[in-house]
Amino acid sequence: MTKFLTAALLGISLLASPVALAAQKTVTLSVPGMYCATCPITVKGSLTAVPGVAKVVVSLAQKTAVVTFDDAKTAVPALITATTNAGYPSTPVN
Ligand SMILES: [Cu+2]
Repeated sequence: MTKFLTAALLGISLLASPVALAAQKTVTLSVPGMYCATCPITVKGSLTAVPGVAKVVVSLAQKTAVVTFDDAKTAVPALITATTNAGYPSTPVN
């Protein structure tokens, strides 16, 4: 019983720590269509709305969106579709 509880608690702590999730991936998307200060807000919103996306960091200067996502819930093509539907076609950099 004690062993089970320890294992359960360990599992919970792993779930609470995004870095420890094996299914979590990060992709950098090139978003060349961003040209003004509000573009990144639109791009970030479109990506954040995709189920499975955990974190979005958009750079207007670099015209990139760095997306951290759960690859059991979503994938790069869905992220590209999301930005494209928002008016900003993107392509993966890595
Ligand atoms: Cu803009």
